[in-house]
Amino acid sequence: FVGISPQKELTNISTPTDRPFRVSIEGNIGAGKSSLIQYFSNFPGIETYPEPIDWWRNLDGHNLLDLLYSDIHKWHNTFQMYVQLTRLKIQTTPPKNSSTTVQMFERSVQNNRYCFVEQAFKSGILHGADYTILNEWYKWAKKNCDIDLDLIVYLRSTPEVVYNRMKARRRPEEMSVKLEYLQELHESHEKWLMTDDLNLNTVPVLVLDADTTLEEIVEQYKINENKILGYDK
Ligand code: DGT
Repeated sequence: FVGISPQKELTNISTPTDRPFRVSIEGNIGAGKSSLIQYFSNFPGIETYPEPIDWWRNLDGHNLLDLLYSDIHKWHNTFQMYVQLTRLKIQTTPPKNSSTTVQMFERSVQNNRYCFVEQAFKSGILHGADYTILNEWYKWAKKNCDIDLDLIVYLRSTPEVVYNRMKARRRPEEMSVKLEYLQELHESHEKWLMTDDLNLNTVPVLVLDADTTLEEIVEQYKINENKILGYDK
């Protein structure tokens, strides 16, 4: 399936008047989120916010990403707490220029809550107490900060395809990540974005096929450019 998630009609997109259009790029590890962000980064009026992976790799000398994968049961909650803070900081950043019309984020606070936290709890990695605390933080943030999104672009992929990409790029911290982990993450993205299950997501979703080559997906960016940037509603 490629196109618009049937549950979340793009016609439901509303135009914010007091802030830029906010779009979040979502998908599994290795789906190609950074490439999409990079592609749009030079467009006028668009501010892009790549994932702050360097912050996670060096927090006062601690490589949290490495700790996470070295013992996921021990470190998941620590990692998740910090990721949540960094995403919140980024998603509440005011635009740098008054001429900015679009803010584009690589993943979101919502992704944190409905993919990684949900999956970790479901698979027994995260204790019920930690899950509840993370959820309380999320609910507080949603109520007290403006973290609303106007569109989600879902780079939908097959776990085996992104697993091979992840292995090929050889990011040292990810060498121990198993296919099973990506399969679970895929399922949590599907549940969050492609079903009406519990109404987890209310933001319109544009689905792109991320199993394709870089050249082919660039064609999909071009075809969907106006939708991605909120110009075509
Ligand atoms: P791309 O451009 O689609 O290839 O994206 P990646 O793989 O560079 O970026 P991404 O967002 O999948 O994450 C980079 C690493 O950080 C990856 O090992 C997964 C991990 N990560 C990101 N966000 C979270 C999170 O909220 N929780 C956990 N446990 N891991 C996360």
